[in-house]
Amino acid sequence: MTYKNEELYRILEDACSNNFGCDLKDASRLQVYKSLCQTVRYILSKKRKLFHDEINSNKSKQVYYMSMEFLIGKSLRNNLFNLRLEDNFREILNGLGFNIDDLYEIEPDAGLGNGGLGRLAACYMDSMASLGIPGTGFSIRYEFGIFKQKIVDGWQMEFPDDWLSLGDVWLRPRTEDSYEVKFGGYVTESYEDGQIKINHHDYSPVLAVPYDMLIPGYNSDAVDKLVLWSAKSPSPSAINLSFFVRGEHLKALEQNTMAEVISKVLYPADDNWDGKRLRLKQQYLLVSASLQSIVSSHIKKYNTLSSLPDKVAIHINDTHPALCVPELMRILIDEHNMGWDEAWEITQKTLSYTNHTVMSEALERWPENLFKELLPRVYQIVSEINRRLLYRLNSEYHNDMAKIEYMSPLSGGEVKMANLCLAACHTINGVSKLHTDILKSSIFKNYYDLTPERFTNVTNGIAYRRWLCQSNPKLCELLSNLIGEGFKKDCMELEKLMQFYDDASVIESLQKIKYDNKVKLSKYITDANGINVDPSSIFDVQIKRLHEYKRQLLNVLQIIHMYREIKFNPNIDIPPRTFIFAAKASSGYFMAKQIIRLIVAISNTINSDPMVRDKIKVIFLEDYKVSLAEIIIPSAEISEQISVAGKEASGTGNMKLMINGAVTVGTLDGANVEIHEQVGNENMFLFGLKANEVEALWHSGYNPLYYVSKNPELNEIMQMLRLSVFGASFEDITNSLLTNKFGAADAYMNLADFDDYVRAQNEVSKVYKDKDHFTKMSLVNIAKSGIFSSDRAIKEYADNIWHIK
Ligand code: 26V
Repeated sequence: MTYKNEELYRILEDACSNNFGCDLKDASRLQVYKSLCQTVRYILSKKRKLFHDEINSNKSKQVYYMSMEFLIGKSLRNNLFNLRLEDNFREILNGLGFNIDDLYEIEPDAGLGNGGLGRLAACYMDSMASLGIPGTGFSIRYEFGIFKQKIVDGWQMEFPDDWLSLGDVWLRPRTEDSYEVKFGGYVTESYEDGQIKINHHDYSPVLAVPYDMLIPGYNSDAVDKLVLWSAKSPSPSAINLSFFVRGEHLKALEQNTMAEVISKVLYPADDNWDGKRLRLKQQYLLVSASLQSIVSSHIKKYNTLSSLPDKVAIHINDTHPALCVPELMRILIDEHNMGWDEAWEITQKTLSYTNHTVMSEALERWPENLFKELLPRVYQIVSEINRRLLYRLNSEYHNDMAKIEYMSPLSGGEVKMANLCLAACHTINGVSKLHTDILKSSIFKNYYDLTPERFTNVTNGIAYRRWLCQSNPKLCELLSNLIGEGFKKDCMELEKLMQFYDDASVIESLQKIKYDNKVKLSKYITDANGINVDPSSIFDVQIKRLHEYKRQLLNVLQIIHMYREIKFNPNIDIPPRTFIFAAKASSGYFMAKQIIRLIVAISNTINSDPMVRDKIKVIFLEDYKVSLAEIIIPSAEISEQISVAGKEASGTGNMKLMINGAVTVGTLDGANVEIHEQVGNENMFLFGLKANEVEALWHSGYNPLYYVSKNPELNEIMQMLRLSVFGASFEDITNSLLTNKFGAADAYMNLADFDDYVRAQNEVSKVYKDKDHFTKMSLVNIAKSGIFSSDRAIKEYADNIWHIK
């Protein structure tokens, strides 16, 4: 479908007069913005209809991506870019006296996720649509997304994110396609026509109402969709009558609000599984409603469920939707009278699972009692899965009870969600080569030994059309001029940039673009923090969730060391650097919040010290989110990827920074290993212990005090932190690094990697003095980043896991 500007104008005008009863030329900025969104949504719906008809008539296999999080960010610019209508609307709006870039600002981020896992899901939707794969994402329509972060006196404060007030332009409810989800109650069995029938009594029903968000692909006929479930209480007569007739009116009302609370707010933690009842309810709402809708549309189309695995692939994004395993069994057995064995075979062949973390505290386990009370029928099915598995494991491992317990979905009074996935899914994957190796050799070793053929790797990728083409338009334009437009569809074409390695004018253009982007970020920093930074200083960026394993603290220790060097030698010859941090901490994560406090404290001290502030500055930008990342990343020169080796499953910020020309300072962790494979030692600043060395050191008895005694500089830095040099004492932090309570001090080995990190940072300063050389490193990073496109990742999922043609 191609549109002429006159036609687009007419649709825009209709949207304006239908919604606001006024002419475009009289409309306010907000009215024009809303009309534009409506127009884009209208164009997408028409396209979606054609695509839907086509996949229905071809009977194509469908992918369903189940995820508790989709960190979408803003949609307007991405939709226009993918539809290739941005220039048309820019012109139309100019004619009306509006700048389209100003309108983009109005849109709130859809922050329906915490971090990497949620953003990955959003990138994957984009790539599925761009590759023409019929894909549907399923998640929850949280009324409040990830909290808004403000920093008050160094402390993170959290405020509700009421994104729907403007963000709901992209969502269309389909109330008629709602499903009932049952919580609580009890289960009985009866015989009917010689068959066992399951009866679920006295449950509390909740209605799951779907809202569709359309996802266009780039230069593709496909329009996929994201379906977000909203929890509603069923009609008052259905839910409340039993309480009403007993005179319990308040309780009846309470039930109503209890139902709707389920989709109120995204859980703002990604570190610590806490076994909260409401989260289990959210997970079951998502899983049950989605599977009911998948099964019912399959039956409608094919009139049988035996073909489900041929026509449907359901992907479990981390363990959060692991209830897919027992719920699909329940639907097949209880609602479609299937026998256990057939249902199990179909379930296995339909489901696949990606693991996104090896951190044991993030692996979800539910107290058995809570699980049984909230989901009595699902619990029975989990018990039966467990019983049958134990039978098999017992014959395999005889009396190795420890091993069998470790592998069981139900043991020690807990339901273990990862084990449910491992027991059932036909394919299990990690998200980088190293991470998959660790799954195989460590946390999932037992399952790997049993069925190695089920394990595979798909290294993460990013929707680079958002992260490069849209957020860094000048670089995108330069690339188009140099290597043609082909890279927008095939990211591997970026490699053609290598031919300009020795081209001085290209190096100069890259420098100019980076500088302009740094000026833009500097303006943002001045507005947001009231601090002026020097756009010709090195922009050194660490942006990601705040986690001890990601080691923002190591960066801080190194900055304090630099600060001390400058204090001792004010004439030291190092290129000026601006360290930029942005990070949200989970609301209940004490140490993470202390680390934010420390970053803010050192930034206050350093930025106000006339002796050092022309050499280094430290900026903490509040409220890190997708749209802020889009501003920071194009201006970054150094990408800090400094997690302790073995802990960061992949990382995707590393890829976004790389494709924008930032050079990585990093450990051999997650996808850094593969970045290193691409660019080599010469184009990256590697440091630190390797994953196997970290393991070995931990087991041989890691002692942080050894590093402090060996290195007087580290000792001094610890003293400064204790002695309120930065405005307050940070004893909780020094204790976490040094006090070897329960052998757990400095669990992320900051001190073991300190020296080598300082060496790598000195190397950065040295190399940067030869600006052209540094820019060549940057060029290589851009040229070699093609492999980290989510198009490549999705192709691998489609070929090796979902088996989509
Ligand atoms: C875990 C939990 C644990 C319990 C409470 C709620 C909650 C919410 C989210 C998570 C997800 C943690 C896993 C995660 O985000 N992993 C990240 O996944 C990225 C995409 O694969 C990857 O690049 C990062 O390295 C990995 O940390």
